[in-house]
Amino acid sequence: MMVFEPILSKISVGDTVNFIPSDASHNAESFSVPTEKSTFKTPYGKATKITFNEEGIVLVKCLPHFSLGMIGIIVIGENVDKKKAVSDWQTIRAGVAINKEVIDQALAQIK
Ligand SMILES: [Cu+2]
Repeated sequence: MMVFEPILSKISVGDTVNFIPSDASHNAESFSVPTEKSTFKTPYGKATKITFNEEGIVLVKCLPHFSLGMIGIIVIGENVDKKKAVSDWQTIRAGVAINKEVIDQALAQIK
């Protein structure tokens, strides 16, 4: 499946996420971050742990599959401002062919 599971993760500042690709065709890389400090990119096909030390929202894509809606959302901490994430999502959304609504709905859930 060309999805991140779960699509939306809520974690605390300082938590670590292990990105585990189901096969060698997938990676994970940020395309929206609170600041550049939270930018990351994992190698293809290799489980990789990333620690998130900034409050906010990180949007993640699989580079070869983001157009198939392979996008994940990580909410870090309790007091997040989603304006930047929503704006960055709107920018990339035009290049996404399917499953756009799933991401729209997940972002809408974030208070
Ligand atoms: Cu992928």
